[in-house]
Amino acid sequence: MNKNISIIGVPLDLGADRRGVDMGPSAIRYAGVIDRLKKMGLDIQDKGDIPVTRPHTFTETDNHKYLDEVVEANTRLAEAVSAIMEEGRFPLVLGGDHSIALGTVAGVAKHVKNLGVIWFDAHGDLNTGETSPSGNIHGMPLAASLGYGHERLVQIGGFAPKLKPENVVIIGARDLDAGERELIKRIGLKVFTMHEIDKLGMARVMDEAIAHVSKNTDGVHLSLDLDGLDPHDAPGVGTPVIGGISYREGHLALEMLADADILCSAEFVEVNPILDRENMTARVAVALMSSAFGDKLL
Ligand code: 4U7
Ligand code: MN
Ligand code: MN
Ligand code: MN
Repeated sequence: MNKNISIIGVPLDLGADRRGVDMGPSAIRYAGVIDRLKKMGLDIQDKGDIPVTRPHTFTETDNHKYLDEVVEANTRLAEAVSAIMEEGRFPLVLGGDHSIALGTVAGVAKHVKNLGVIWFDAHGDLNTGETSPSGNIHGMPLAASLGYGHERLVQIGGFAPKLKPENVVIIGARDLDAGERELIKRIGLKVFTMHEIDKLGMARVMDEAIAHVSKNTDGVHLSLDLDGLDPHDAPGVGTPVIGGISYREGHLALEMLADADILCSAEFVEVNPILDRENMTARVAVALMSSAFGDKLL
C-alpha cells in the first residue's frame, strides 16, 4: 500500500440544496484525521483546501444549479489531485458535497489507465440534467464520470469518459431515481443495494465487489458518501435515507478493502456539521479512513 498520503479539502456545498457541507473538511480535520493517520505510521501531508468561489446570485443552467462554480472548483481539484498522483502519493480528498468526485476522478483517471471505482452511497449519483429531479449536481457525478450528462461536467480535466461501466460498483444504494435505474440497466452497472447487503451479508458483498472492480483495472478509487451509512450512525448528512449500512458493516467493508490492497485514491464526502451531533459523522469518517488504510484491532 502507498503510505504517502496527501490530504486536500474541498469546502464546496453548491452541488447540494442544504448549506453546510462546505464545513465538512474543517469538521474532519477537527475530528483528528491527521493525528490518527500519522499514528498508523503513514506519511501525511495536508495540502489545505481548494479555493471555492462564493456565488453572488443563484444560477441554474439547463437544470444544473451553480454550474459555473461547481465546474471551476472541480477543475482546480482535478489539477491538484493530478499533481499528487504525479508525485506518486495517495490523494485523500475531504468533502464537500459529492459533486467533488468530478474533480477527484478526473485527476486520478489521468494517471490510471483503467480506473476501478467503489461508490459507497445511498444514492446512485447517476442523474443528468435531463433526469435530475432536483438540479443538484451532487446527484450527477458518477453519470458524468461515465460520460453521461452536461458536456462541461463530462469534460472536466479535458478528457472523457473517465470510467468504463464494467469497472464500477455501487454499494449501499436504496434511493434511486427512475432515470438512474434506467441508466443502470442500459449500461449494465453492478449495484449492491441494501437488499443484497441484507441477503448476502457485507463480507460476501465486499468479496464480490472487490473481485469485480479489480478484474480489469490498474487501481481503484473509493468514493465514500457518508449517507451510505445509516443515519443513526452518521446523522450529519444532507440527504439521509433510513435503512443504511451500519457503522460495523462499514468498518468491515473498508478493512476488507485494505486487505485487498487495491486503492490508489479515496474521498470522503457529504459530512455536514450543521446537521450533525457532536461531530459524530466526521469522527465516523475518520474511523472509516483508518480502516481503509489498514488499521487493525490487534
Ligand atoms: B448524494 C437525488 F432526487 N437523487 O439527484 C438527486 F433523490 O451525493 C439525491 O448521493 C442526490 O448525496 C443525492 O437530487 C446526492 C434525489
Ligand atoms: Mn453521493
Ligand atoms: Mn448520497
Ligand atoms: Mn443493517
